[in-house]
Amino acid sequence: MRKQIVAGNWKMNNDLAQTESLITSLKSQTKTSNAEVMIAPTFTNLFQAYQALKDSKIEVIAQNMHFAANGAYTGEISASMLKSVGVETVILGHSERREYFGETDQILAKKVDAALANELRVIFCFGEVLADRKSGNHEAVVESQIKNALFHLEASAFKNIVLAYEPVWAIGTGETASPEQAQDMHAFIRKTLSNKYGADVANSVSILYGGSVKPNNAQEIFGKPDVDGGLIGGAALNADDFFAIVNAF
Ligand code: G2H
Repeated sequence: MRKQIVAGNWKMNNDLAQTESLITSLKSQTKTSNAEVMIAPTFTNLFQAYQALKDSKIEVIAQNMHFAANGAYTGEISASMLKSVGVETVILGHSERREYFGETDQILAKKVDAALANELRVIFCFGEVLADRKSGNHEAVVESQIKNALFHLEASAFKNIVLAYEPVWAIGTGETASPEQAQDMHAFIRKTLSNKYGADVANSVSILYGGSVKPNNAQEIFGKPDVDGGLIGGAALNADDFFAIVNAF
């Protein structure tokens, strides 16, 4: 049985007071689904968020990290720094990191290695842009993103990897991949994993969908057999909406 996960990616939203207030609202929510629940606040609020939630069922995770252990990388954060404030999972390869901060597959492969070496679990994001979808190249693009950043790993590494398919044309746009489009791509991703690592590994890796998941579309998307949860942006900034999505399983 694969893990079901709903992770809220807060992106560059919420200062300390807003973070504390949203966490108070999150703690008052009830959860009936079996999904693991995670939130990813900004770096500056990770420590407070972890302290506030360490006895709850909500895991506090990070949105990014650098691949180096330490050194002259102004403005960056290392895996061990995340670990030191209680973080055990990191999002890597979000399309906003790729687009605005020049993160290539090669950089991401190094980040994945550093995270795993520090015993962090990785939520690895990838997805095609609209032009790839229109030209019918979406599967080839996704396959190359996965191969370039992950296929140097041993099969055993995948117990600490969660995949997140996020079609760039559906991120923050209000446009969502249809449940069928999500299922087709998730099945393709699983087949790609199976071809390289075998069916046991492929069937054990959770694959999340991300891109304008809302309370009114979550149930249909999560109902698809190869969709194991979601990475939620905008709707994670409201506790009622976020838990409506969590409870959509
Ligand atoms: C995709 C998603 C969260 P949103 O980036 O990673 O954001 O739900 O706002 O499209």
